Amino acid sequence: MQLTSIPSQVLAAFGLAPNAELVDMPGGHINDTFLVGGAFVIQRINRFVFPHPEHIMENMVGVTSFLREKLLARGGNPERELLQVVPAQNGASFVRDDAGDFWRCTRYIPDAVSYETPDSPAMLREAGRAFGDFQALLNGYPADTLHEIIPDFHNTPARIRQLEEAAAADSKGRLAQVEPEMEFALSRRKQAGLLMDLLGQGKLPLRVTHNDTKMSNILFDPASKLAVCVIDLDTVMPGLAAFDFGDSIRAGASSAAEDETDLSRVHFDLELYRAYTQGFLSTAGAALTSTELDTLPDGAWAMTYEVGIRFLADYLNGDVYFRTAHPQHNLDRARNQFHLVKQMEEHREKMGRIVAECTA
Ligand code: GN1
Ligand code: MG
Repeated sequence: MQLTSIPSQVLAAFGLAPNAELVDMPGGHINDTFLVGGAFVIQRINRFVFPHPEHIMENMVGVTSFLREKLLARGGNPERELLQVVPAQNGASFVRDDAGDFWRCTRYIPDAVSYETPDSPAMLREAGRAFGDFQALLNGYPADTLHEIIPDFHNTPARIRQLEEAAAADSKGRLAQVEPEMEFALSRRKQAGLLMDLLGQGKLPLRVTHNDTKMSNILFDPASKLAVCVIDLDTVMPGLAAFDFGDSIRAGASSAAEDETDLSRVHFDLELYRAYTQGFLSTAGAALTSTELDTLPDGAWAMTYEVGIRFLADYLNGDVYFRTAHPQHNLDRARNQFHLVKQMEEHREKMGRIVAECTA
């Protein structure tokens, strides 16, 4: 259920007045987010999705402290370029209310906005530069100190198993409506294991990755359209470079939003793909191995296919994970993502060539 207010005990715990102005900040599918008093962003962390919010906050404090030093060392401005955790009055990084919910506070970054889709290839290039920079700055972060926030988050074969469990349970009696989508999902089982297999064989390195690199998780300066700050650090944990590259392509190189229902308007755009690739490799590229580079397009395919499967499974489970605005919402999203997957399959070779061109 979408919340409409913040308990006064939570505001008090962060030292904020009970009558502070609250503005709802919609957009994310998971947490509830408010702008408070024009200066703070307060979020209720979704406990169904995140059973250990305290682990998120430990990761977030560790990662932002590390990034702060890195930004200062290169003459950057962490006040603007980095999410800053605002501790509660008692020094803790989160507050727990009487209902058991976890709340956190970060500083609001003014004159910076997020966009669902890019207005131009230049903007997506900039998103790529920013997410690549985020990954490059975290090279050398002690990955073994990070909590694994959601186990198997981008383990695509494990996501297929979850879909099969949802289908077997069919708790809402929706399975009969999604036969073509189930068939599509299960027909790609073989390809779906590629990245996990290469990881298991030691052919792809684990890095510290963001894991939720959709375009809307970057704040842009609306005037210059330059990236200001990477946000939503909930899922920063060990992962593959292809996850971060891929999730951005899924969300950014499509001509339409992820819940567009008119599929004739949903195109995988190779120019946008090229722009993101240029940006991402300009910052992250130097650190990547040749196998990582070769499998970036597979990451785009996998992240799109995987989230399609997750939307479909959530539809079967009765919309318990992603926030939905109407009963078909998750199914609409799944169809949209599978439509993109098909187009990526047609363009796989060109996608590889573009990575090679951008590396040369
Ligand atoms: C969720 O919370 P948000 O909107 O940043 C989800 C991502 C999906 C995305 C699809 C923790 O992200 O994995 O790709 O929706 N986050 C989590 O839009 O599951
Ligand atoms: Mg998120």
